[in-house]
Amino acid sequence: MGSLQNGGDGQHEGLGQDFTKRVIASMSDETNPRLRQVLASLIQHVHDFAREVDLTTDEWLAGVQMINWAGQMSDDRRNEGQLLCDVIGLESLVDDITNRVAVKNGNPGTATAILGPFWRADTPTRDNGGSIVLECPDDGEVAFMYGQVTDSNTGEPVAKASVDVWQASTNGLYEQQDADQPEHNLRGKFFTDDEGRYGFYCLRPTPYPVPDDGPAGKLLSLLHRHPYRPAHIHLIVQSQGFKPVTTQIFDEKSKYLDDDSVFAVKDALTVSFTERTGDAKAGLELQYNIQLAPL
Ligand code: MBD
Ligand code: FE
Repeated sequence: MGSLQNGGDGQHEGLGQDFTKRVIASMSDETNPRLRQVLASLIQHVHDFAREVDLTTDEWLAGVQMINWAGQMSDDRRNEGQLLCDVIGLESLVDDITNRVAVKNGNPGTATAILGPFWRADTPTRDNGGSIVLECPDDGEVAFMYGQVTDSNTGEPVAKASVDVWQASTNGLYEQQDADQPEHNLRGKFFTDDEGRYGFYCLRPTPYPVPDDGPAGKLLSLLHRHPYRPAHIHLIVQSQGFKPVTTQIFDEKSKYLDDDSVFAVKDALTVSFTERTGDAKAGLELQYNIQLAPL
């Protein structure tokens, strides 16, 4: 009992379900119950996966090296572990699982989408009506994005809700990836007024590739997949007493809506930019209203 040895008869029956049960049972009763539940299931599925594909030592080591490479590449500007999860759809799946209870209960508010690796905790607050375009690229099209934040149950406006936004520049880079952009370019946090209204100048977003010079890019190329994402703007909208909404909106005219490399597009999150007249600062506008579900 407890030995990994096979019998001396030359037969190899393999490490089957008894072995997996023994590994799972090695956890102490004092382990946090949720951690135990998650780890027991993870071990079960990882063992079954290895048996199902007859995983070899070389193949397992290649996977381990991929994970190590992801860790070595990551810092506060780059999250390759998250990106690896994104390109196999895991962040989108977890986002869906996290929010599906609210969706089932009715009046879920604005649909969610994944956070992705480029949000920053220290985004500066800007004046309502201001701009996140600190430096406009030559090929950038400025748009005024505005709307109202309301309670998904009552329709009442939500005053002082925070609207945290970030987007990539037309060269496909977020400011923390790009030494040529000013700090906090194309990101900012706004607060709604007494009528729940917010507004700011931004760029019409453009499609771009996720970073593809690391393990996530390597995996994409091994799978003969492209790294592109459709044009999008990220948002986190929150206010006390409401469920925070992390989401992305997608330009309905963008390429790659049907084959986002990180599987985040939802029909409910596609938007249309329209012509804006009488504003010297922007030739385009986008009205986008947001519904928050009360807690
Ligand atoms: C991105 O810009 C992004 O939004 C996500 C989800 C993943 C990689 C790059
Ligand atoms: Fe993004």
